[in-house]
Amino acid sequence: MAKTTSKTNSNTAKIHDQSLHIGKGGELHQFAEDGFSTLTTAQGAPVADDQNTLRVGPRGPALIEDFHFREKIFHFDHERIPERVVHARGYGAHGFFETYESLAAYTRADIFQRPGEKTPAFVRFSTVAGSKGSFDLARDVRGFAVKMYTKEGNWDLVGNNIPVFFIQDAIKFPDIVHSVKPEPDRGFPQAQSAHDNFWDFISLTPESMHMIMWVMSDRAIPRSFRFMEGFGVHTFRFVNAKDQSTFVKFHWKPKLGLQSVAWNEAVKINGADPDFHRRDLWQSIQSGSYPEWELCVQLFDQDFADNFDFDILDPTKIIPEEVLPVQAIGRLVLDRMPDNFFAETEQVAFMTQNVPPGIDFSNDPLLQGRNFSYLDTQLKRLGGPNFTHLPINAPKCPFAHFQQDGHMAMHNPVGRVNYQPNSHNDGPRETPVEGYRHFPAEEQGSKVRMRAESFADHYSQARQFYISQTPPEQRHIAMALTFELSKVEIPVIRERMVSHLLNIDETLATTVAQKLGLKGMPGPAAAAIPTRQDLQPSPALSIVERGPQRFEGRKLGILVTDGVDTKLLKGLTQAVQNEKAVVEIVAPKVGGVTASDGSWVEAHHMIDGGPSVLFDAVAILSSQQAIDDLMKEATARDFVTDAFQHCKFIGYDQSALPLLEKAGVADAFDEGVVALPGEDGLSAFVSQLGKLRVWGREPSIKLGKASS
Ligand code: HDE
Repeated sequence: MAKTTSKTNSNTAKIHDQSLHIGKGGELHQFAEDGFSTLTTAQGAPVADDQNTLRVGPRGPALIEDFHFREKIFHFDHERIPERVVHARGYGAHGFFETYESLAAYTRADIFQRPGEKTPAFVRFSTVAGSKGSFDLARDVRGFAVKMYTKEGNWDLVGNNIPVFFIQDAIKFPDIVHSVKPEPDRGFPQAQSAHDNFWDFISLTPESMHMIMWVMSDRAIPRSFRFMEGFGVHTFRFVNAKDQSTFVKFHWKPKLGLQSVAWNEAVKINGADPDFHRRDLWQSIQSGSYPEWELCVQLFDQDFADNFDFDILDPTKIIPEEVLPVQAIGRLVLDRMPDNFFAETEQVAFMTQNVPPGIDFSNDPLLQGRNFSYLDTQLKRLGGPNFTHLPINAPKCPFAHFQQDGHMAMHNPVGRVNYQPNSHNDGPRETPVEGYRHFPAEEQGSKVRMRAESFADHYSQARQFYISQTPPEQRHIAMALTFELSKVEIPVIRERMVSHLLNIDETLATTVAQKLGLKGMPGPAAAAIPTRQDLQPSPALSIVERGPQRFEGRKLGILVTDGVDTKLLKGLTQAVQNEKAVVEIVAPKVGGVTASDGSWVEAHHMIDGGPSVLFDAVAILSSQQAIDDLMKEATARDFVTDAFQHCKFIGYDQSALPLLEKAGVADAFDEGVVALPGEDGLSAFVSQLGKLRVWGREPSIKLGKASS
């Protein structure tokens, strides 16, 4: 009996990649069946039975001498390493960075010397607050961490998708993070800032107001990692071969433009597909549609820094692109998924202090604190000092040093000499000219715990961000603030926040106060420096102003039924593919439908599993015979109402009209609800989809009464 079971299971093992379990250079054992390698213990002993523990008789106690069982369970028990204390949920991909032109005038960094040079790169995107198993569409900052394996060592640009931060001094980091994480007594809420502790801390921390405007904007609910910007946040230095320094701020700009989702949509995506962002990255890379960003820089000298409105060391401030334009210096392409999520995405160790010669730090107090924190965190998380031996963290250029031993040492020196200087004429030596030289910035001052006066303006750029947004984006900020504060149970916190908003924009403050049902309007918060009214709007801060105007890289969901017009379906699919976008078919049954010419159309989703929130635009192609049944499906009606409510384009053919009526949409038609033209007009329809949303619909959304 036991024998039969064993055989069945060893057959299923065939699907596993056996190479992972075979030691390097190890010979395969000869006794496995044809085509299989031999299952062994980690010590290499062949295993005869992997289905039953060793016991005394078939119904007796287990034996401690069962070394195979003990080793297997021991290893399983230790599979987890501590998740990152922040940015725990992340997803990574490999690619390369390509340099556009030589930047030798500004930096001696080897990566920027030769046009066309390609440098291998690994990127990890993440949310900040949620734990590893949380959902992708939390309202949150996204990490945008890039490791570039340059010929002079790894350069980690550990950035976010928002160019400023909540706090000005690293000593406040544990406080802000504690406040946003689940509250310690109750252990919730997970991956949410909508709770008392977070808003209590924020409302007592005026320096966070600029960042709060960004986090309450649609930037915090991106449609995809592929459609978001990245920022180095701090001011860094480029240093050239003559030891001259130029200040630099780094920006990643997505080739496909910026795009976010609506809040109501985000909430529904989290239920429909909690892995929405990682699936998106996986699918686009696997299908050969490689995401791309340009690396842009803002370069400036001490003179500019001295004359700029704010302190360039203050990480709660930006330099608007309209004041100091960005210039593109290279591109990043992601073209390969990791072979193993744990080995690469989980074990990758980013550190702000990983900089090659030619790139240096400024005195930004947050950056200085980070340079301490990241090394420390890797020791805790990866369990020892040899995490640089892991392939994902090891440099790809030659390296040589005298560090040795410790947990899990993989690169072990050979020979007698493990120190220098030595008289054996052996081992690596310093290279004073080529080696990393820190920029010799002159520093002086008393030892103090003190924030610079030049960091004291907390509202002017918050206001500038707000007034740079289009009306729908401003509306979303007000809605987000209202939602978040509505989850705050202590009224005084809500009031305190409104008093800060009064220093940012009065209309915003009164709108939020009204929507919250505040009894009276508080006075404005005391401001160390009054809000400047003269800062001009910066269109670069708006997602809508920088919208892509094309559907490339997006997804059309087509809801079909039996009898769907074959020509129309094929024509629409082709028009979308011509735009380098993707079509997914949604049908009453996942098996598919029979089209008008009798052909079989396979579906990607059944309606319940493919709600319209998963798509950038939708079309409904039905048939006279099938529409009545479709109208009875609550999920089909939701498909339409949600798409309409989320301001998406909806294409339909005549037979689908009754569904639109039933969903209450038909009496609210606008330019985004489009009766599909004949085949000739389909590419015009698809290029219209490039506008992505009909935000003008939003204020007037009044759905007709949907009945079932
Ligand atoms: Fe981080 N941050 N951080 N951070 N951070 C970490 O390092 C820290 C800050 C950022 O995908 C940790 O490996 C301090 C700003 C990203 O693996 C930790 C301060 C920005 C990632 C840490 C900051 C970031 C991290 C946790 C205040 C944007 C994920 C695990 C001074 C510019 C990297 C780890 C990845 C991760 C510390 C603030 C970005 C604890 C002390 C500002 C993208 O070391």
